[in-house]
Amino acid sequence: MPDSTPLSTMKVFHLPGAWGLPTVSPFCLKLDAWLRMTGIQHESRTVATPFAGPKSKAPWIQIDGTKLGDSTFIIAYLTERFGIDPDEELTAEQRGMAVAIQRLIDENLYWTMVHDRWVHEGNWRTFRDVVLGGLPLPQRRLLGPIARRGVKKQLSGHGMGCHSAEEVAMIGQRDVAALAAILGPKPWFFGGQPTSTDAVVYAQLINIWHPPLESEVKRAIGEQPNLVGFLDRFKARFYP
Ligand SMILES: N[C@@H](CCC(=O)N[C@@H](CS)C(=O)NCC(=O)O)C(=O)O
Repeated sequence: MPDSTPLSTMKVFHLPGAWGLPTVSPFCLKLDAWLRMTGIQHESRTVATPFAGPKSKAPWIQIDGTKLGDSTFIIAYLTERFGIDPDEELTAEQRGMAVAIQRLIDENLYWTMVHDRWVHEGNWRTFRDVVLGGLPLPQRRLLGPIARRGVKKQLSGHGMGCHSAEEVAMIGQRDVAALAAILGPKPWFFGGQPTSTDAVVYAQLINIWHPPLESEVKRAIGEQPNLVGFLDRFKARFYP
């Protein structure tokens, strides 16, 4: 049953922002965008690292004395608890497509971005001060190389880290082309109204498109006017 208790007590923890983005984590931004879309009340807290989260990943929420991690689980929980669902009008086919798009973003395109931020030497020099920017300088110097080694291990475990930079670019370009084809001339991914899928796509694409980092995937987004228009539209509506 939906609960109408005011949610002044719900705290949302996300990684720091930079370059005008509220957070440089696509998963944190997905949740933030979804919360803006639904208008659910909360307090937003910035944390320097994800380690206090229940899964040692960001974002997480704290509600009724309990911590809940994972952007998708959090969104499912809040949808149920507050009975506010931007996807309620979707058909079964559209719901299937929403899952497929989310998997493309969260499980594949995300890792091309991680590769571009953490492996590319020039990008890393810019990004390390942002991603560890919440820590004092001595800690940042010490933790930078350790964190980078850890993320490279994650990339290898996923498989994206086994590819050359050219291959990663090809993988990301293909995802971007697929998203552009699915969006087509529509204003939002499922037509005339924004849904959770738009928050998922926005959070990931803007994190590739906006930061001043070198990336072939960023170039690929620039070659798709409908995606660039979508990013502008989402920003104007939810981050004016
Ligand atoms: N499936 C999770 C993924 C969250 C995630 O990977 N967050 C990243 C930040 S973008 C993180 O906390 N990484 C830290 C780590 O893996 O050590 C979600 O949807 O929330």
